[in-house]
Amino acid sequence: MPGTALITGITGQDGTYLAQHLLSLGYQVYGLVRGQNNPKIGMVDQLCPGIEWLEGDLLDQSSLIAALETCQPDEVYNLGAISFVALSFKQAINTGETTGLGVTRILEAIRVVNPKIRFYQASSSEMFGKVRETPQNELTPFHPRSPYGVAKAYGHYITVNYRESFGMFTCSGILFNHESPRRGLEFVTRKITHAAARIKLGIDQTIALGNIDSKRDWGFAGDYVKAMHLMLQQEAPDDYVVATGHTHSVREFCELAFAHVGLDWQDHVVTDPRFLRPAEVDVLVGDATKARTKLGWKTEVDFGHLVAMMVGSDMEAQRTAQRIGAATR
Ligand code: NAP
Ligand code: G4F
Repeated sequence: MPGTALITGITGQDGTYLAQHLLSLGYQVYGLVRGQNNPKIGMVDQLCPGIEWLEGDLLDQSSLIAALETCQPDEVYNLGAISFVALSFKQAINTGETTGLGVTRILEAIRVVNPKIRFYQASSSEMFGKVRETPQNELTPFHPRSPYGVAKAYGHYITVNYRESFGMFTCSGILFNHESPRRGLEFVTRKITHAAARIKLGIDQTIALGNIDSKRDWGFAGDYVKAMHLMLQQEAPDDYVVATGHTHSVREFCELAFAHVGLDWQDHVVTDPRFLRPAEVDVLVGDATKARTKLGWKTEVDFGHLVAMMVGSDMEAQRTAQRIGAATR
């Protein structure tokens, strides 16, 4: 029987896909939003009609307690974070406070308000960092390579700790990279598909990237949010890797995205050391056997279709922007 869910990070990529999924299952969905007059509220309202809004911030303990007291949720999905790895090198303390300690704040709020609330923590394959084995599974040791990865490792362990210490239903989903047309422009996949569309339409000529040799296990966000929900429907809380099991380089992503609009990526991609990181995660590939067998989870969108979906969406958005620009000139 669907109940009430609270989502932190509702204005991010995963927040809207998860809210849509939960609403389609009949949940009452609350979104926690920070700041005054967050400009993304309108976008979320359009994508997810029926959402109810609560103010709160992972940096502010009492706002989290108040939010839980107001909505009395059965499930909390903690997606809120500073999630951009490159930024975490420049704002390491802010990242530790939000992405790391923010998890403890929301867990403490749950423990105080109602310890029976089921909790999902958005953990990350970035925790594997300098990988100790390939592919990575739930038992692979962590070796994070960024302040973001370190903060996520803390968030993972505190989630496990509240389960073991207080008997709370807390799950950590170790999700590998997942993308979509709603991905922020700062992340490499969307940066590439957005640029490919603009170059195809003659708006831009080139795109500057950092390390194009790194490899990621890229899936579709719409598939991954279903795993989050499934984790909270099990008899017992646990941790799960969610991944496709296939890895591709940034170079391959460029090749496919530009080919999709009939261009050769080598004519347009330039490298710029400004986009290199102080420490890099070279290659990630996940083993999601446990999620497949225990949760019955599966991927529905493969790499080729994901790239095509993202490029197609960016082409449409850029064409619309051109039409509106021409009409208002
Ligand atoms: P995203 O698009 O960057 O969204 C991040 C969200 O966190 C935004 O809604 C942002 O709200 C919110 N946020 C930031 N600081 C906050 C604070 N102090 N208090 C409350 N909310 C705050 O991230 P995403 O791609 O949807 O990812 C969702 C979660 O999964 C993140 O925790 C991310 O680290 C994790 N993850 C993502 C991936 C992936 O490949 N996408 C993989 C593994 C794990 P504002 O609108 O206010 O900025
Ligand atoms: O798209 P990215 O910024 O994603 P990254 O660092 O893998 O992190 C994402 O996935 C994690 C899961 O492992 C999440 F936890 C995290 O929140 C986030 O969603 O970069 C991917 C790769 C990196 O190796 C980066 O160095 O692309 C390389 N890259 C090369 N040029 C670039 C660029 N990345 C970005 N963002 N911008 C570039 O110009």
